[in-house]
Amino acid sequence: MCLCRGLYQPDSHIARKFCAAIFGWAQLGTTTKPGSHAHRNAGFIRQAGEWHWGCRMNPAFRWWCQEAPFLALISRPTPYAAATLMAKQRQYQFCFGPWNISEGQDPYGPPTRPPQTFDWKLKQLKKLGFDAMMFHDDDAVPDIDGKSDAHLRKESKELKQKLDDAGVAAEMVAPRLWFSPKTIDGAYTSNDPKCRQYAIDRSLRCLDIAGYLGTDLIVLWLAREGTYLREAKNGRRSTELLVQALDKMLAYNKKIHISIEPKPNEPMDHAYIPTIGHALAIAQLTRDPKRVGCLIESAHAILAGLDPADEIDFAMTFGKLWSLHLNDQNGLKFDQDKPFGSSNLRVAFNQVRALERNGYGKHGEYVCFDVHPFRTTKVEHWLAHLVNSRRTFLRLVRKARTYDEKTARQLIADRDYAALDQMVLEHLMGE
Ligand code: GLO
Ligand code: MG
Repeated sequence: MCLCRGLYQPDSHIARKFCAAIFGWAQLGTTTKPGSHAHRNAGFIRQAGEWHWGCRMNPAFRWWCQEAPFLALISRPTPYAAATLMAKQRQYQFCFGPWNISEGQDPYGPPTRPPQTFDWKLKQLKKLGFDAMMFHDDDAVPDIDGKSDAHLRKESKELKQKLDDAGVAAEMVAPRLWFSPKTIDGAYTSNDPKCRQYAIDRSLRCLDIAGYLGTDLIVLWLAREGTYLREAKNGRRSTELLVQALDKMLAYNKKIHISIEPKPNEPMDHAYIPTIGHALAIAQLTRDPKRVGCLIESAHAILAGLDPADEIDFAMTFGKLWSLHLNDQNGLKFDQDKPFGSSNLRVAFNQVRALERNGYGKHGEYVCFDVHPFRTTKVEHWLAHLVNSRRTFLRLVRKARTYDEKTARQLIADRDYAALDQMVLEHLMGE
């Protein structure tokens, strides 16, 4: 057991082969089909102090090996102190999307940096210590609308090979339903039935891409599902149309999970799914509520006037936080996608505490940063917002783990919230 823990590094082929040779019988009771992608990449994965047998390229695919005697032994429930220690040692896995290395255009001006190739971005992602990439459907298959299903399959598979070679997992795929002329008036809630059909067809193709890339996670940012003008659409009907769209996706592929990413406004004046409460409520109306969860973006919660830490706790009470877009936002303005912690370190600290206390990542979920460089950023500083967000996150994990819980409990019992407030500030200031 110790040998395995000490030697096994997920990236080491030698260690993987060694473990597979010695403990190969642990595959008993797992769900991989011989010859499948998951089977080829099967190996031991340790997450949140627990061992799993699963797909190394996409740790979201993992199997709890209670039926394998060796793993049952090392995964036996631990006494409280040991469990706490393990939780404290949890390693997070990080992710970003190709759009997070952006060129600086805004509604008032052109790009300020030249575009970079996808291959360059993938290389940087690995170099910076990230584990996975998130995709829009047309990041994976550019110009998707003009391509046949056979092309879509071919290009997705080529991309999958590229990701495998780089040792990077695809975290999720999201249909980009806000760019096409057919989604000007919304996608699933457009007033034009032909446009609604386009949105569904495109979403189902997005599910195909996810399957080829080896992820079961679909993210729906419902960008244009709302109105500029209240009288332009019927809110009740729009809710029903959204449920119908979710149902079609759930029926099309029984394995996929859908994470709804709420945002209250921008590009719309009012969106139909503005908060996590709305996302989880609409999940209940679908044909398979268990497969509809959510994704919290810090900036979107702040734009809704909410504390992202409360949104995290709420979603995780339902066991439905399957992805995360950490970033920051300075008040009720345009969506800023600032580096994590950049505007309000305390709000960032509380998000990390919420993730820690709920065990985020334990089931293979990634910490994704949906951040953008400032428009003024020079090419040579182009990746700093990603490096800094990850660094701030990890430092705040340390802060969360060294927070004086005992004193905090006493102060809460005394209702001495002024002292509690100051204790938090001094902890964050390092004094
Ligand atoms: C914009 C959203 C956007 C989505 C991405 C994935 O406000 O945050 O970046 O997260 O397109 O669908
Ligand atoms: Mg986002």
